[in-house]
Amino acid sequence: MTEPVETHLKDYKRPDFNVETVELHADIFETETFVTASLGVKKSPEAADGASFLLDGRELELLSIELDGRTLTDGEYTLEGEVLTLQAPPDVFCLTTKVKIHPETNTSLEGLYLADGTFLTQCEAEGFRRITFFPDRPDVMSSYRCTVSADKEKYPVLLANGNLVDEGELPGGRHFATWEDPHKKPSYLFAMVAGDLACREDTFTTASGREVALKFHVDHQDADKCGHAIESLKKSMAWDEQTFGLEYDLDIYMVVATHSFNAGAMENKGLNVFNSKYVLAKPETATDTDFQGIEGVIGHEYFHNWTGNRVTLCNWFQLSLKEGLTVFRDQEFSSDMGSRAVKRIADVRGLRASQFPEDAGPMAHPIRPESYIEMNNFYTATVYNKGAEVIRMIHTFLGPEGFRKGMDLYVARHDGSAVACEDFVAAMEDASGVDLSRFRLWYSQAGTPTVTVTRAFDAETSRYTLTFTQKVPDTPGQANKKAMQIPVRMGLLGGNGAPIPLTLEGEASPGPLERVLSLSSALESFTFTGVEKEPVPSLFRGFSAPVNQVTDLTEAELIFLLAHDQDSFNRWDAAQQLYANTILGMVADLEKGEPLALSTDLVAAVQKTLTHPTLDKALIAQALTLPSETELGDRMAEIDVDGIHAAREFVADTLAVALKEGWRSVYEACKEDGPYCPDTQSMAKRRLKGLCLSYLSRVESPAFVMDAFASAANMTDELAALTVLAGMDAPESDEAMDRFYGAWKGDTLVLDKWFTAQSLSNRPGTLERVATLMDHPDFDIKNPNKVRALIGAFCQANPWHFHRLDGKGYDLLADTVIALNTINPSIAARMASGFNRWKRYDEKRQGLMKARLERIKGTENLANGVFEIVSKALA
Ligand code: 0A1
Ligand code: ZN
Repeated sequence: MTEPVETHLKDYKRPDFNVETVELHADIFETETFVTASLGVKKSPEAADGASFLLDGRELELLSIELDGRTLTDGEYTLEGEVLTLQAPPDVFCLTTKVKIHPETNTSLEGLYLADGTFLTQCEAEGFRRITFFPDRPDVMSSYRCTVSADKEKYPVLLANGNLVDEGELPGGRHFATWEDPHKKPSYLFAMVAGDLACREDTFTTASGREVALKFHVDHQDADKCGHAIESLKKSMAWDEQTFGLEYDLDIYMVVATHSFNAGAMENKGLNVFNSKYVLAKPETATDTDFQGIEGVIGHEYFHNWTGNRVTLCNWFQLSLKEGLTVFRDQEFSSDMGSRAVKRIADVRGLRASQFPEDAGPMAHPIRPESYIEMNNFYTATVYNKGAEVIRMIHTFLGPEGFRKGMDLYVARHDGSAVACEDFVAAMEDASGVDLSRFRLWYSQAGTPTVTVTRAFDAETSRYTLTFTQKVPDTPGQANKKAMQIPVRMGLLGGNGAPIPLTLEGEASPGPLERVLSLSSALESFTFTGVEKEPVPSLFRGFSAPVNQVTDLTEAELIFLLAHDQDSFNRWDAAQQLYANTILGMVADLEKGEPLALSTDLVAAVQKTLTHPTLDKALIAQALTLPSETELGDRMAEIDVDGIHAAREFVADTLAVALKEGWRSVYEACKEDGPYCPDTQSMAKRRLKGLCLSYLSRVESPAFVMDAFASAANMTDELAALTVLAGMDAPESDEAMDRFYGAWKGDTLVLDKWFTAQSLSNRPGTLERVATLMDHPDFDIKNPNKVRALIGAFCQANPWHFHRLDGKGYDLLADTVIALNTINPSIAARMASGFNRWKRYDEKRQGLMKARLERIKGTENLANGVFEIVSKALA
């Protein structure tokens, strides 16, 4: 086998030839599809004399090739591996190729594929080369005209990007539609669809008074589940106008939903393709989390129209330019639509659960990676979520107005072109006058910095000093890193919890009650004057930087912050630190054979929070949710799977018993009558009710939970009860599973929840049940949602069962990766990263995981993406 090649940022060069126009004909038949592409090509003025024109092509059968109407003979072009080369073509020419492809057998879900009776495309990052020969790179931007033809009865709906300009009948019961996109775009934003789909329509009138047709194409049986997605789209369109002055630029916006999709959704120009999970919802079938997810992802894809499509990327190393920025935009949108603090907590939970471990593992990379073997492996939490944190820090340093000016300048300067992360930072700097030179290190240095804080109080001079030490850890290929520029949003709390004015030495008093300190060297101190009594510091408010904060705050101080901090996020974070310190302390006690006991102060603090008269119920629920076993493991040098499980269960059981009355009365108080409503307050109630139920299940009979399950009036309540029941070792558990399956067996998205509930269970025999479910008629390894729901959930979120000492959990994952290697390499690689943290475990488990990694690495015809993950893990 030839070693896969790595692509490096340092080798990037602008293209020698640009494709100005693309005229595409896709003729779809049951057992083959013909694609004819006519490319209007122009040589770049900077290209050297005799430069070659390179086109990418993967799994294409070349049927003919013509240059300016003349058929090329063998010697006039070469086709080696996946590259078609024209040596020294003219400065301006038209190249026409005809190829045959097989979407009907394409299980990779990239390029053109057939799923559940619909043909559709996925071109990001490098899928267009599976449709036709093309310089498949984002800095080649072209005008597209696309004609799709297919059988009229089986595929009445024919779509592509832009506006419909022609349609008609063809012989043999076929028909065609021609679409023209007035905006130039890179090939990764191309899309076409042929299927038998229902269409739900609405309109949006833009700020300047243009009417945009909104068209959602879904399976006929799902036509009643589009309302929330359509409303979310309208809200997104209005929000981008109000917040950033950005208006939609076509007269039509189409969304197509499919059950078979590798990711969440795709922002193809004017024709988004969505994983049905992020479109379809009604109260009986979707949870509050689903409703919120839909709003966020619909927003995300819509916001890409400006940050990604109008201003695009010059190469894939710049992916965070569009993704970090667009995630930041969708986070802000969701915050404005709902509760800002709750959204922030959810995002930080996600970052700590998936990005922090990535940054500490074998795949650690900067938000702008320097090399890749398989680009699909770099659609990561680092590029997306840490990328969004980097944008958020710029927002913090510049303030909302400075940031808005920066956005305006960025769009004005770069509209219609393919640019780099550096262009974004430069626009922010130029518009605001804020120097971001040291800040740029966030783009090039990987690893989560650790910031250690010490404090000193001098009662005599009324001075209070905070000292920050930062360390950016070594990561693969990067050692001895420089200190970063880190914003610390902070406040100081006085004895009664009131904020103390923050007057830095040399400043006029009184200073503000909250401020942002900027760290930029390895060691830095800040002294506040006029501090009469030793305060409690509240640091990194709202998680102002993606760092690990290390403080010596005592249990009493954390309880004080939980009760009094003006910053809701930090109240929650104080609770998380309390729980983590407590549980990890118990893990050490267990090791020493000491008995476990929960501090009465902590129990009292939990009680106070639970019954707080004014605190937002969603915040209460978040503050009373213990960190997951995975998160706790991350805080240990060597992860003690069993110790963490035992200690966490002990804390949960103790809180359940000690506060039984409290859980019960809050549970009752959160019950609602009336129809389901996905508004912020009702969601908060349901969240808290679900949490109470999970604590109550530890002290009440299974029948009590079964009752809750049976009386649920919406999917949020139903799934909360089902998930709790799934973990109970009682006959009610199986009964609930059977009833749920019986009720929902026709709804594939709801069945995903059924699979996940079982795979997350703490019951004995969970692994065996997961293995059995893989043979269930409703499980389909070709469907990524199913793989994620059953196997992904088990391996990522059920560490106690996955890391079983007999290695059977590891076998299940390795077998799945090997099976997926040929079916869907991109999902195979994603699943393979489930072993990435193997070096963090005890010797026995390390040995077991290493053996599975080696087994995968030795698999014949290993896909490049899987090779990249496992070879980096083993390095
Ligand atoms: N750009 C999309 C994400 C996406 C990436 C790759 C895909 O297929 C391999 C699909 C979607 C987004 O950020 O929403
Ligand atoms: Zn995106």
